[in-house]
Amino acid sequence: MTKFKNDLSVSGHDNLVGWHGWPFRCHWNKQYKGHKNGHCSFHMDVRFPAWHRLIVVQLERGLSKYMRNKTLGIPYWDWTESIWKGLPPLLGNKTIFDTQRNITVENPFYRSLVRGHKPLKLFNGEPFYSQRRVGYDGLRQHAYFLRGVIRALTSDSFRFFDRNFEITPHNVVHGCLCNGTDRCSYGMTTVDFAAWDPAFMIHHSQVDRIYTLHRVLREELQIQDWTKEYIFDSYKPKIKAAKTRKKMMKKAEDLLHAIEMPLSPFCNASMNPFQVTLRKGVSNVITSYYGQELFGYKYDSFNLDDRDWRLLLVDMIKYRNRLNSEVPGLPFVSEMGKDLGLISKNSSSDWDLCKEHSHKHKS
Ligand SMILES: [Cu+2]
Repeated sequence: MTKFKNDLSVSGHDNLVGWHGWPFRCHWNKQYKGHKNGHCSFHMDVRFPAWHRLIVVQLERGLSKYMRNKTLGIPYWDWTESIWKGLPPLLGNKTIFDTQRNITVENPFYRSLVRGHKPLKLFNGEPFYSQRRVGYDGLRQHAYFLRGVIRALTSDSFRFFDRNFEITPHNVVHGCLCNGTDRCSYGMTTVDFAAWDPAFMIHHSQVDRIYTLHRVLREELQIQDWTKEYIFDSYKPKIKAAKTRKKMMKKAEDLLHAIEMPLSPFCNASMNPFQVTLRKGVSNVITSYYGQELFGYKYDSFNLDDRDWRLLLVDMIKYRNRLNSEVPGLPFVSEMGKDLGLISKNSSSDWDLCKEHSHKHKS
């Protein structure tokens, strides 16, 4: 990891993490909502899971150049697991013991030097590192994370899955790494700097594992439908909510474009040094869904908090047999455990969890 972080080539760390939020790296994206500064990644958007799958694959390729065992990939941090009392040691420890050299060194997963940014007064003109302000109490709400994952995964609507899973747990975990705004302007809660925190790749590896589980569950039940229509239909209520017919047409057109467009910078030969994501046709929302087949990686397990993922199949069957089953977010008790309480549409907003806890500490 340290070698990868010191690699300043196009396949090195700084170039790749910059793809997430660095301004003007994808200046053609300026036409899309929320992309005035021309950054590459997509959030609160149908392209969110696909774009972030591609960046994890990309980072893994960059990192694997320096790994002796090429069969290993980026580890995932299952934040639904109650064994973590906050951050896993891999992310939380400032230093690690290097068994090869017999010395204690800085843990490369603790923070990253943000090179190439103009010196800031805040740091007395010194180079600066990615920042954290960990909301430990928030990160210990394992059942809350698990409820969010179950709620999203069991829904038949792709839109419901996409939005819910992005807000809780995905956004909440970002929020808990930068709890409150104080001393955390260059960390996980900013699009520009999030990927500089090494927690980003470990977190997104887990996010991608859940996205993969979305497919595995549906294949298992033989209800897998990954057509344009499947995605499009789930967004229909949003499209119909447009005030005029013209606006409705525009929304539908934009959505189809978002589903089909090759995602950059992966599709851009002048920016992407890796064939695996550059290959024609692999970088859009539809095709990249088959991540395992296309990019050659595999997860060791889909269990969540050490609970058998197959129990979700029972949840899904039960849900589909209910009255009004087409409505996502109806309350139910999951087979994964009664201790989780009722799984339902969560009304609390994404960042509340960590903010609430930080206020508690101050008082
Ligand atoms: Cu993220």
